[in-house]
This record gives sequence, structure tokens and C-alpha cells, in this order.
Amino acid sequence: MTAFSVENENGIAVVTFDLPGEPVNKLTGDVMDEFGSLLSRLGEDGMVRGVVLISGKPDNFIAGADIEQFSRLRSAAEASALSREGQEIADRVAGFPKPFVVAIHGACLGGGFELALACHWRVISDSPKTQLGLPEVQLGILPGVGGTQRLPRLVGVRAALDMILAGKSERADKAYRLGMADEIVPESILRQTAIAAAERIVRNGPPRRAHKGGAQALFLDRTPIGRRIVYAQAEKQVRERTGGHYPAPLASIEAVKTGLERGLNAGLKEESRLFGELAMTDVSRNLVQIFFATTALKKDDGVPGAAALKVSPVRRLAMVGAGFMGAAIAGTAVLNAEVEARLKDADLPKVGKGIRGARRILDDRLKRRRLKQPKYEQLVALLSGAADYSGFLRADLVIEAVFEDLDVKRRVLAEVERETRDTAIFATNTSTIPIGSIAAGSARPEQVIGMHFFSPVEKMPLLEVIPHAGTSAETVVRAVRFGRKMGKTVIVVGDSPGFWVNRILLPYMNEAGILVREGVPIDLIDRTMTEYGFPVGPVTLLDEVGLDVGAKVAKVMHGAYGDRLEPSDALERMLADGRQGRKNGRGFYEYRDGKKAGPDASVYSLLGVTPQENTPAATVERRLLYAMLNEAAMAAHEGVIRTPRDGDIGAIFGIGYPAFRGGPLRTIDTLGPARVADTLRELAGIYGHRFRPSASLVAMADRGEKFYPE
Ligand code: T1G
Repeated sequence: MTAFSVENENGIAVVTFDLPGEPVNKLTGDVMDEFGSLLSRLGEDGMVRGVVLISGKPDNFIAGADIEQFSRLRSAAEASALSREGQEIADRVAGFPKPFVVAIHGACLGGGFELALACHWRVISDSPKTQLGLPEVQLGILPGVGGTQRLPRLVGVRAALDMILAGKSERADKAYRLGMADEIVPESILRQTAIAAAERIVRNGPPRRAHKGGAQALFLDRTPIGRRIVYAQAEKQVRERTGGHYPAPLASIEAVKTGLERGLNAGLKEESRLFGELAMTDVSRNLVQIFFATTALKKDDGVPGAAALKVSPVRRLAMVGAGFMGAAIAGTAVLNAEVEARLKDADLPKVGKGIRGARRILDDRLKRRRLKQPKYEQLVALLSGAADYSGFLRADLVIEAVFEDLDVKRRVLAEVERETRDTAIFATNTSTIPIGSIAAGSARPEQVIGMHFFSPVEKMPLLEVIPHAGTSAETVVRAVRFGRKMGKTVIVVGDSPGFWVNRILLPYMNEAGILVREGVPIDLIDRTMTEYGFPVGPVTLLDEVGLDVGAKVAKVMHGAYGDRLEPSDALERMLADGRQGRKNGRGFYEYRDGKKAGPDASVYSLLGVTPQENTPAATVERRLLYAMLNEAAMAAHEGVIRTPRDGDIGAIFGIGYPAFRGGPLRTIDTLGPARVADTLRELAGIYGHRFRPSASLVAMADRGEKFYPE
């Protein structure tokens, strides 16, 4: 293998990294070996006075260590050794006897960024494709090639922790501002600039870097007392954010601290030791699986043989319904897919409100400097609307986001079919109505499909695409690809009530209602599930979604699946008392000035119960969790999802199922299907038949199978 090629430019060796046969550069064992020998050669070569490292890939510098290789590690010792080998290479770069400059364009992540940090001078391109970061904690590990040591020394402990603990990456201009790069230039002169920098250092000796930041920064970053404050604050924040479920951020703080307080060598040693430990945790294994699942979904068009189909991309979108959902879908489409979006609603004031709503998403990006003014203006111009169907003839895709009512949706479909070209797709953003029944009266049912977005659309990463029995493969592919262009992770799911996400969410929400109805304290229920790892508890979620919406979905699901999904009367009673949740400031919680306050104590008397303060959290957790697990297993076996992977990603991205647990189906595997079935039987014995394990789960347990074969 030759991943590196060298050209000598007047004494500067330009080393181009281009891993053969791969879309991105990554640091495999072989790559590191080859790079190591190259360093020896360049060090000894009398014709070489300085080195420039650059990538041969169009828009990628180095994506980090090879995650595939990393996921095959079997022991902490093996993982630590790998980290130490990487550190040694980085040390050799840092101590290289000749100027070593790096030229970065594209993603420079993980081990790739750590290698860059060891170089003597960093030049980056100002392209939006360029991003520098240490995403390791998102894989449940920490930067293991000296990143926890060199980044804080370069940019200060606060900026470094900010990045490492969130696993985030920075775009070129911000990375430069923070001091992660020494020069920022247009891509077209990146290579020459790096060569010139190497020559300059050969001539003038090592450059000095001015420290950025004021007196407070100096105090906090540069004194042991100041840093102690920073570590303590960071630890507190991490504990609050992760509930102690994610060990990697805390370990990162430990590695940074050791290095800054006890020296580089001690720090590197601690870094590789912790790296080894973290690599073996279930948390890391689950997060790595999620990485693989999301990258696989980026290429999955939802039907077998999609590559052979002839489908044209969606260039123009039209929306029917410019309400909250419609506006957010249009705004997100314009922002990410850069398509024209035409909004239609019943009257012009509604249309105007919708366009303003869509524009707010763009305004927000402009404010946060994620969009530049000219681009912003160009995007705003893509939004238009009317109170009739004018402009719909141009649309390739029409998304309907009107009132949840079958007759209304059918009427809209008929109108849209009259007003659009016969190649246009009609997608409905229903959350409860079967796509097949909406399509029943369609003139072109093969072009009718469901696209179920989650609110807030601009933030939620998931999209469910739902073909009905008569949807064509081409329509599926067009919808999936467009969803991806909108920035979503897309799963294709079956056309049965609740599809996937609401199907598994509903029994969980129902159980929360039943618990409240028994007098189990609202905050106990919510706290139990946030401690399990959900971002919010089920009762808070009910308030957020709206009790009217929740009750309606519950009714539909009860009708579809019968007794098992019978809701308590908690929501009906709340609604009768005029409580709709956050939107009208009255729900299970109190709201003051639009902010959620504590649980509303009057709920208990409204429901005629006394708070059961002594309910064990373990009981609450089991009832809520197992309601979801049982439904997930059942729906998976019915074929609602194509693979367990889709199901777990849907749960994590759609409802915030704790990522470190890998998803509900992964949880069943971890607990063991037989144990899950036993617990469900036990729960059914106490609380009733709604907990009876599904026949398919029992059969699976009997056969000793799992969702993910080992
Ligand atoms: N390892 C293995 N494969 C990788 C990879 C990696 N680091 N990065 C990308 N790929 C594959 C990906 O699976 C896909 O494969 C193809 O490249 C294109 O990716 C010691 C241990 C770089 C921003 O977490 O964020 O360094 O499907 O479709 O949208 O401290 O990939 O074609 O076969 O995603 O243009 C830390 C993860 C590693 C970066 C490109 N690094 N990658 O996005 O393309 S841990 C990461 C990304 C580490 C050290 C530690 C993105 C990208 P295939 P893609 P993209």
C-alpha cells in the first residue's frame, strides 16, 4: 500500500495523503506504519529542509482513526497500545528536526486533527467544507493521539474542554479565531501558502504565537487555581448534561487535568490508559454502532436496487398548509436542500404567517453566523406563496400539512392532483392516518407517500418515509433522497397506525397517564425516565406535544390496536378542565411567563387521587420501559421496520431514546429476550394483560435469538 506520495518542491517535501480505494483518509494501522517509515526517511534526507502534509482527497483531510478497525479491538490493553502508537507518531512529528507544516482542507477530525496539532504550523482553507474537531466522545472514547494534551496547550483549557467534551467541530473561520490554525486562506492557494510557510520557518526559525484572550482568560487558563475552577465547572456541567451515563467526557477532563498539572508525559500516559478503558465499555460499543447505522442510512435509498432506477431529484417543493408544521418544513427545505418552496393556505394572512415562520429558520442561521448575508438573501427569495394553487405546476413534490382529518386530506389530494404535473409526488405529513386510505381516491396512487416529520422540524434529525401498498419504488427513492437533502436521517417504515415512532411511543405515554391516574407523582415519573437517559420525561413530553394532540393520537391507536392500548381517562379529564399543555400554559406542569415551573399540584385533586410519594422509581421505570420494549418487539416482528438498525435509529433520533443504550431493540438484546419476556409476564400478572409479552417475542426467546445476531 502506498497512501503517501512525496514531491520535492525546492527542498520542501510535499507529502500527499490519499488512501487508495477509500472515500476518506483515515488512520489505519498500515497507514501509521507507512507514515512512521516516511518520517524516518524525510528526517534523514539531506535534500529535504521542511515538510508539508496535505490531503489528496477532494474535500477531506483526515476523518480520524479507522472506526471499523477500532471497533474490532478486544481488550483495554490492545486499545491503549494503539493509542500509544499513535501518540508516538505524533510525538515524532512534534519533535521533527525540520519545519513540519500541515495544509488542511475538508474534514479534519479525531486522530487527523490530533496529528495536525502536533505539526509546527497549521494552514487551513476558508471553505465551508473545512472543519476541525475532536468527535471522539460521540463514540464513547476520548482523543487518544495526544488531543487532550496539545489542544489545551494551544487554545487554552476552556476552549479545549468546550470542544472535547461536546465532541463538536468548528468551521474554518471560528477555528482560526480560536487559535487552532495559524493561517486561513482560499483553497486555491492552500498548498502554496503551506510551502511558503515551511520556507519561512526554514529561514527565520520557529514562529511565535501570541496568546489570545484577556486577563481573565490568562487567569483561568494559565494558573493552577484558575484551572481548578475550570475543571470543577466542567465536571459539574458534564454531570448535569449526561446524568453520569457517559463516562468519556469525565475521563477527558481527567486526562486534560493530568497533563496540565503533572506534565505532558504523565498526561499522555493517562490519556492512553483511559482510552483503553473507554474503548471496552458498552456505551462506546453502542455509540459506534450508531455511527455505522447513520452512515449506512446516508446511502440507503429505501428500496432494493434503487441505484438502477431512473429518478429525477426534487427541485421544487410546494406545501399545502402554511401552519406551524408546514412553515417549518418549507423553511428547513429551503435552508438545507436549497429548493424553491411555495406555500398555500386558505387566505393570504395565513400564507404570510407561514412564510414568516419559514424565514425565521433562516434568520436564526444568519444570526448565529451559519449563513452569510448574500446566501441568506438568495435563500429567502426561494420562499413564496399564494391563497390558491398558482405555482403548483412547477412543483416536483407537494407536501400536505393540513388538519388531521381523512376527508380534508383526500380533498386536498384531489385538488393537488388537478393542479400539478402528472409526475409530481404527493406526500402527506400525517402522524395517524394510514397512507393507503388517503391514497384510496387518488388518480396516481403510485405517487402518494407519507413523509412524517417531527417537531421542531428544523431541529429533529429524523424523517419517517411511509410508502403504502401501491407506492412505486421511484416515489420512495425520490422522497428518501429529498429527505436526506433536507438534512434528515431517513427510515422507511410500514403503513400501519402510528408507523414506527408513534407506535412504540404510545404505550409508553399511555403508561405514564395510567401512573399519574394512580397518583404517582408527576415529577417522580419524569425524573425516573430522565435518569434512565431520556432528554425529557413522558409527562413533560405530553405537555410539550399538547394534551389535545396526545388524546387524539391515543384514541386512534386504541381504535387500531384494541385493549392493549387503552388509555386512562387522565388526558380527557385534563382537557375537560381546559388544559392543553404548554401551548395554553396549563398542563401537568405550571407555566410562568412561558417557562415551565414545577408540577401543578391541583392535577391530583382534579384526577381525584392522593400523591403516592413512596412509589419506588424502579417500578415506574419498569412499567414505562417495558411498555415500549414490548411494542417495539411486536412492531419489529410485524415488519413495520426493515431492520433493527432502522428501529433503533428511529427511537434514538425520533424520541430521544438514550443513545448509549443503543435503542430499544438493542436494549432487549442486552437484557436478553427471555428475561424481557419473563419480566413482562410478571408485570402482566400485577398490572394486567397490556403487559403480556407478544407471541413473537416469546418465540424469539424460545429460539434463543436476538435482534442483532452476534
Ligand atoms: N473510520 C472509518 N470509516 C469512516 C470514517 C472513520 N473515521 N469516517 C468516515 N468513514 C467512512 C464512512 O463510514 C463512509 O463509508 C465513508 O467514509 C464516507 O463517509 C485515536 C480513535 C468525515 C465528516 O468520528 O464524521 O480518531 O459507507 O458518508 O457525509 O483519537 O464521515 O462509504 O463505506 O459519512 O462526506 C473520529 C467520523 C474517529 C469522524 C465525512 N472521527 N466521520 O462525511 O461522508 S476516532 C470521526 C464523519 C479517532 C483517535 C480516535 C464523516 C465525515 P462507506 P460519509 P460525509
